[in-house]
Amino acid sequence: MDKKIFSGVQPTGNLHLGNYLGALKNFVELNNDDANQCIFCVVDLHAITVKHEPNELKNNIRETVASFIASGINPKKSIIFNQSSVAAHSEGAWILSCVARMGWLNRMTQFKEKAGKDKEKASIGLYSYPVLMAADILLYDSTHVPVGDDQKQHLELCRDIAQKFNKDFGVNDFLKAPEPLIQKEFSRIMSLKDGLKKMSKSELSDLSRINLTDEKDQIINKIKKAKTDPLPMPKDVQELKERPEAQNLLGIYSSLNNSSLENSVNKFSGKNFSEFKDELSELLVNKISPISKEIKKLIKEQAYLDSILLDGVEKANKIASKKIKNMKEIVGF
Ligand code: AQP
Repeated sequence: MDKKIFSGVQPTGNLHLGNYLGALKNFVELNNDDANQCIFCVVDLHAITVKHEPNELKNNIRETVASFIASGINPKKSIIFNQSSVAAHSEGAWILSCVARMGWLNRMTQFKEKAGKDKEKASIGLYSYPVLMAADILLYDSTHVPVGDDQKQHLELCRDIAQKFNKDFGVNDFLKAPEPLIQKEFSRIMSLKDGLKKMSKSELSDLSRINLTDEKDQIINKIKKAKTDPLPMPKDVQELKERPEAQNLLGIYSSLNNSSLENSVNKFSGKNFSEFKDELSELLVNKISPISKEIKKLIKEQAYLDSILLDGVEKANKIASKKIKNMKEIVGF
């Protein structure tokens, strides 16, 4: 059977290396396989769950599309669209929020991390975000969802919601429970400043991440300043368990190089960090610079980016409006 691939990325500013290695790189491989039908969504409804700058949102949406294409996604072989332009996402989210249980959402760790200590002041949208994500996926009968490791729990919730909807309304297999596609290795890239925190767009310090639009000098500087420990490079993979920063940097190196962690550890075993960092910077510059150049070129081609979205919205709407119509009938509207 063909795989129906669906995944979303929030237009919340510069995409970073974590988004690239955890999601986009995987999107490109899936998109290159003609047996797959791919839908890549710019999830702008998700982007307003936290404080945002309305004047910047439109440009961020375009920049996300530019980043998709610059990373290697072929817009002719996939549907690329923004979520808020297809009304079925909001309608589906409401129906599914009447199916999902509070207890299920209370367990979501991403809400706890993002809301921080002041949960009372977090938006209701941030809390119910995983239900909207379930609607996104289920409207397209998606079979596989490529995401970074941080989204695993939300996908399990999506499966639970689909199964409960089918059971509550006696519609066996109407909503299809999707499979997550999470890479076995390097699926969670950590901050360059703290090996225990994930690399994130919303982290205040720009030194914590490599942005896909970073220039060569910025990349070299960020890697130079990346946190390490005082020991020399590890001798074996076992040692990495106690050394999160070394593990993260070696993971980034391996993922970019398509090599195993073990090979990378062996290559740099016993050397000092500065030698390794030089090679890592070079690899990053070679990989990121062409993407960065292409994003900057595409971002100026506003009409082209808008035409991709317009085309994608039309195609996505055709699929999603049928599904939501059936869903409404099932619940009795
Ligand atoms: N650090 C990461 N390592 C691996 N994968 C990651 N992803 C995000 N961060 C990492 C994956 O990128 C895809 C798009 O993510 P998103 O932008 O929709 O949302 P996010 O997970 O909330 O990303 P950020 O950077 O942490 O954004 P902010 O700071 O705005 O909340 C997803 O597949 C995600 O798994």
